[in-house]
Amino acid sequence: MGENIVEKIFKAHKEYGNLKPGTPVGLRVDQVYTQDATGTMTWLQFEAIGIERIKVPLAVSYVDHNMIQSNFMNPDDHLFLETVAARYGAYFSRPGNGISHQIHLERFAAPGKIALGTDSHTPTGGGMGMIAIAAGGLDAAAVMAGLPFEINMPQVMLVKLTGKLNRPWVTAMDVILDILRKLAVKGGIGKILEYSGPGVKDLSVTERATITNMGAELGSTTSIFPSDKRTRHYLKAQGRESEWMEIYADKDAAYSDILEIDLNSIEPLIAQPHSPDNIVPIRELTGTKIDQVCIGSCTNSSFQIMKSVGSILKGRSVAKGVSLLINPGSKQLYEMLSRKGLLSDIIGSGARILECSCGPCIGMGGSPGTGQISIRSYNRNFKGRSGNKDAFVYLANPLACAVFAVKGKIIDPRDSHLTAEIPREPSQYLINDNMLIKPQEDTKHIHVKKGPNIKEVPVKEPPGDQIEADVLLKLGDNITTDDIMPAGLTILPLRSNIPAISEYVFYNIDNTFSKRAKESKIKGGAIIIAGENYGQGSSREHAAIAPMYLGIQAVIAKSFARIHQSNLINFGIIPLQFNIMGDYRKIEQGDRLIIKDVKESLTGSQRYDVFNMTKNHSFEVSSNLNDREKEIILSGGLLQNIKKYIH
Ligand code: MIC
Ligand code: SF4
Repeated sequence: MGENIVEKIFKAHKEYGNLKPGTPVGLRVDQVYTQDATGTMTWLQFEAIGIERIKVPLAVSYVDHNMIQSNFMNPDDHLFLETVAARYGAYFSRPGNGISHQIHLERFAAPGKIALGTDSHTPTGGGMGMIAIAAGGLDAAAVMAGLPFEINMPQVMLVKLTGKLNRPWVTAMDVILDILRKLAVKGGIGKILEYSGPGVKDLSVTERATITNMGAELGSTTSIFPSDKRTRHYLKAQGRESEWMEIYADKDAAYSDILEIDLNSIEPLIAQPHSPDNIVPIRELTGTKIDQVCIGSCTNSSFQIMKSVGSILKGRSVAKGVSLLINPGSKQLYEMLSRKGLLSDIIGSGARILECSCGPCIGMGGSPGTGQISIRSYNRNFKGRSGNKDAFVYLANPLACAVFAVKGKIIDPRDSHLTAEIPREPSQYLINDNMLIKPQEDTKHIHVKKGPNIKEVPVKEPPGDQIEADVLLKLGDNITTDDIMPAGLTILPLRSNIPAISEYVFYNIDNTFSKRAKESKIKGGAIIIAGENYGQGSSREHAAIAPMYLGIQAVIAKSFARIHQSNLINFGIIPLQFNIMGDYRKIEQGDRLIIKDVKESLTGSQRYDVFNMTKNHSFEVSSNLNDREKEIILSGGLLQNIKKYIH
């Protein structure tokens, strides 16, 4: 039997285990990268592990999220990340260089490699034919300290592309929106999406990267494209042709399932509030008035895209009542636009150009007003993520966004009578790595600088034999890590300070949560009840560390999102699943539960008896932890457990 691309790359990196879906496999990782909002914790944990230098061939510390410097916290974090990277042998990408995923694609991603990133959109690198997986910060720290990355082998789903996109108005963004419409935000769980078919060659590397970037919204482990002539072309244009290798699946490779997409049949689509899978064709919303448009981010920031956007805006004005914000994904792109004179078309239209950073995507500036409609070429539109839970955020392709900005309303771009250039892929990008600081050899003398907001990582006590705790919150399906640990301008700067950030856990859902959790902690802690796909979205481990700090002992859900489940385990919170879904309905917020024989069940059958003292009702839940994960929970978390392996 032949092999698919995933099997080929996993096989070449396998340290232990086998490639049977659902069983643990340990992988050797070639590249690790962090960003500032998750990176401070990652690097603090790396320091706590206590080794002298990173043990992976390449690590990069990026700064892209926390860019607004309204007090000392963000700049202090930047300096910490710069000095810690220098001390332990990582590259440092200086603020201003751009968004991690975009830069990584331009300067480091390479076919056949495995990269691990502490941000859920790390799969962007899949557009390059590499396995790029997102993980929590502590997992990344462990890998940088020399451990393999362990994952339960995902199933590999084939996405077969045929035909060609109807450019200019249908873009790669519409391809992934179409897939999201078909599979929904849970559709990729436990899977890697492997793209193939004659339609692949229609897409450039940056278009492929848009698709793999937003594959994160499917809950998939990652997505990957073959590495072909177009990959070679892109690498050559980035001055890195020597890093190219061809990668295809064998003709007789096997897949768990197949999804066929005819690129010709895709029309311009839009995701409505408040979920990236709430999709309709743009034409169905024709005439809707809008207030804000945002273009850029790590999803849609290629030179070709921005050039097309410029061609739409050229000689026109942003409509009255609309604010157009543009956050270019990288300095390379920004500098190229400027040197080629293309920025003037954008500036001339009245667009507000932001620095190369995440910006409005994560509510770090650029929030829409109350009741306002914001349309973005970004990847997430969860309620409140823009910094305003009373705003309505839609997601659409960047060229459609530019059309809306000019027209002041939603309109099918094909009916707009505007024209957009379909630019050719550059054969040479502007290469200027002056904002990337290279690692040095002798670094022991380097002092790591920590501002007063940077606090130690808290750790948990190992579990006792019994958990007796209050149900502090009962939630529905698809709760995001943005719901658990909100971001935005006020909260993001607290990412290096768990006691302070823990005040905001579930803040947008119930702003008394943190206070109530502290009260319950004295009485043995608390439990959270949730529906399907708990913890989807961002990889932020703060959504596990802060609840752990507040005394959460377990989460009982119908199912979990992969990264969040690992993060819970890493911080000693037991992820438990209902055995009978109907039991979910029988629990109410405020009930007091007893989970008996925790350790015995954990190491044995992984089935646990739960007694609801308030309702006088018993039910059963289970965990699905592998041996390593059981050990982690028994130690109180990965940080306590890891030292055993490293020293
Ligand atoms: C996001 O898009 O949600 C973020 C902000 O980039 C996060 C990371 C974070 O919360 O720091 C992600 O995608 O993992
Ligand atoms: Fe930044 Fe948004 Fe991309 Fe997350 S999704 S890395 S916040 S641009």
